[in-house]
Amino acid sequence: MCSTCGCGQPDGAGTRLTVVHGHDHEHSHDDHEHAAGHGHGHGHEDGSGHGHGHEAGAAHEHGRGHGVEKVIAEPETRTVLLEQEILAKNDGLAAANRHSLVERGISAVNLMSSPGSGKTTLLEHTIRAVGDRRQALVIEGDQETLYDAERIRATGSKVVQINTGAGCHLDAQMMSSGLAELDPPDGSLVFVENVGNLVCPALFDLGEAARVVIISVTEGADKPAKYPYMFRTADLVLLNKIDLLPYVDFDVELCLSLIARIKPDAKILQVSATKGDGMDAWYDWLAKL
Ligand SMILES: Nc1nc2c(ncn2[C@@H]2O[C@H](COP(=O)(O)OP(=O)(O)OP(=O)(O)O)[C@@H](O)[C@H]2O)c(=O)[nH]1
Ligand SMILES: [Zn+2]
Ligand SMILES: [Zn+2]
Repeated sequence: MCSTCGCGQPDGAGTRLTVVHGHDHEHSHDDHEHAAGHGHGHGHEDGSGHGHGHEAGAAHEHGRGHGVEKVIAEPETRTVLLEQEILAKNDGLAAANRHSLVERGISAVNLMSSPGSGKTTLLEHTIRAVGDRRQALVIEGDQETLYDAERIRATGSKVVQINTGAGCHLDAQMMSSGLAELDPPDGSLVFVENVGNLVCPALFDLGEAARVVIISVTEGADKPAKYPYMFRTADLVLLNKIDLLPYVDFDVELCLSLIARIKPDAKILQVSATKGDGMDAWYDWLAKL
C-alpha cells in the first residue's frame, strides 16, 4: 500500500506481515521477561501476525486480542474502498485514452522498471534506430527534474515530461494530459517512460497498446519473484545490461524460470541498450505493434 498515491492491489488482497527472527528462542504467550532488548513476531490462529520490540528486562503480556489487529483492520477497510474508486476512475480514463489512440493508429508503449534499469538509455537508442520508419515520441515520467526529457530531446524526438512530485507512478489522467500536450501524429509510436518503481505503475492502465518491463542484471535475479504483479501484466520483458554478465553475480536461468513461473507464456528478450546486443529483436517486436 502506497501512502502517497493511495494505490494498492486492485483485488483488495490484504497486507501480510511476517517477521523473520535473527535468533532462536522459545516464546510463550504468558507474562515473561526478556533479558535483552530485541524485536520479534508471532502469528495468530486466524493467520495474522505481527512483530514488536522489547526493552531490556521489560515484562509484558501477550493476549490474543491485544488490539494490534483491530487498529490495522479499520483503516484498511477504508483504504481498499478508496483504492477501488481510484482504480475504477483510472480504468475509465484509460479506456478513453486507448479508444482515441487506436482510432488514430497510434501505438503507445509503457516502459516500466526499477530506477536505473536503463529505460532512458533504451529509448535514446530505440528512437535513433526506428525513427526513420515510424515517428517516435516520448512521454517522460519522473518525480523531479527534466534530465530524461533533455536526453530524449537530444535525439530529435518530441518529448513531454510529467513530474509526479511525491507520486510514484503515471496514471491515465496524466497520460491524457501528456498526449494532449505531445499531440502525436496519426500512425506514430508513443513511448511512455513510467516512474522508476516495480510496484505502483503495474496497477495503473494508461490506455497503452503494450507494457514492457525492463529488469537489469545489476538488480538481482530474484526481482520477478519479489514483484510478481509487474511481471504478470507485462507483454514483454527486457533483460538489460547483459554486457555486464561477466562482472556480476546474476543467474540468468533462475531469473528466466522465475518469470516463467509467474507468466508461463512470457516473452523475454536479452539486450544491452548501450552495446546493442539483442536490440534488433526488440526493434522487430516494436515493428509488429
Ligand atoms: N553497462 C550497461 N549500462 C547500461 C545499460 N543500459 C543503461 N545503462 C546505464 O545504466 C544507468 C541508468 O540508465 P538510465 O537509462 O538512466 O536508467 P533509467 O531506467 O532511465 O533510470 P530512471 O529514469 O532513474 O528510472 C546509466 O549509467 C546507463 O548508462 C546497458 O545495457 N549496459
Ligand atoms: Zn530514465
Ligand atoms: Zn504508489
